[in-house]
Amino acid sequence: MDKLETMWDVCLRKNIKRRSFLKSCAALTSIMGLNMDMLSKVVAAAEKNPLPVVIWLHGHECTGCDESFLRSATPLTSDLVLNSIALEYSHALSAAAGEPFEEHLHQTMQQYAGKYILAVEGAVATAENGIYCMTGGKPFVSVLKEVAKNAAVIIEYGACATSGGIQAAKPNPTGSVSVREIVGNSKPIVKVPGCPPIPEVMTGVVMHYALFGKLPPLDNEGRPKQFYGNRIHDTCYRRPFFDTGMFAENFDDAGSKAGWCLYKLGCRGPVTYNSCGNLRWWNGLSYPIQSGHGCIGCSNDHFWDEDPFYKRLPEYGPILGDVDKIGAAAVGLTTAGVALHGAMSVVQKKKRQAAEEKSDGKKVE
Ligand code: FSX
Ligand code: SF4
Ligand code: F3S
Repeated sequence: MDKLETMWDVCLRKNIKRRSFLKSCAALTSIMGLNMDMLSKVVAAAEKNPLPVVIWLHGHECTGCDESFLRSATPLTSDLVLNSIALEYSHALSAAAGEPFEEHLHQTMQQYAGKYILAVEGAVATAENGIYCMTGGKPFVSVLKEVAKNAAVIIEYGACATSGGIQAAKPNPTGSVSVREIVGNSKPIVKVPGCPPIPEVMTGVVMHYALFGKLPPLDNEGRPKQFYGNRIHDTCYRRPFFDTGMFAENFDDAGSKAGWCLYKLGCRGPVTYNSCGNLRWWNGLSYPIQSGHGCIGCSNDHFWDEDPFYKRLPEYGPILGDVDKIGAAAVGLTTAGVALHGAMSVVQKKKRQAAEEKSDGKKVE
């Protein structure tokens, strides 16, 4: 592609009606986690701002992130994005392969130097000069450094890219690390964790940059606030059971079958930030907790080393005593548990806000 087009240019070229264009803008506004009063700004950006080129690299990973992205909800957000952005290079989504494909990568990097979005899935293997993950005949670590050099912005997609993922689990024989550990903070960089991340979150982040030319507001860990601002526990539909002390004790007990809280079965919802409870997968069909399994904290750094997954969270030490005793009938204790839990939530939130305020100066918005 020689000239970068706006989203509206793409619609004109493809004979897509204005009405459909506006519907796509409304869908994008919601996918980007923005209020509908931002719709006019999204439409203006979609009409005026040329959409950037995207280079999408795959390192040490299982391709679950791509699978997630392609299975986004209705309207098919991945289609919307793939029809809008110029995805010039992607191992999983391109039909081309071999030397001409690698040559195309180099041409794209030269032609759009300083302007392209670099999206990365997968960890970076560093042991023995990176030979455990090769791409186009070269260690992935050197390809990543080369492509990152002239990127406008870098998106780390998935647990592998954000903290090394399962490859970096102890004893980490391949020396796998996150993308950030290789490219540093020399470029604006955004962390989109999850194993895999939620498709709407993936599309929301890339489209925010594509339309507005800047990253969405980030938290102190570099994650987009609109998607990682709440704990899984804060939006969990099983939360009333937690608050009233109704816990499943085993995966096949009556409490489990009745959909009670999975806290005692190791649920990491109280210490994990993501939008799973709101957005879910497959057009809001389900997510781990709805399928009867506790959250394993797949959006937390190095969660694979949290062993075993089914051990109750140690972080809630002060209320464990109450959790063991309270039940639906133990109203007094339940109230105490809820009050303490509420107080702990407030303390946690305050700590987080303070950390964010402290890091405000370093943020890329
Ligand atoms: Fe990692 Fe992505 Fe987990 Fe898999 O590509 S985030 S192992 S779901 O797929 O990198
Ligand atoms: Fe939901 Fe887990 Fe919190 Fe229970 S502990 S309310 S299952 S997030
Ligand atoms: Fe992952 Fe927990 Fe969501 S396991 S998918 S962060 S509910």
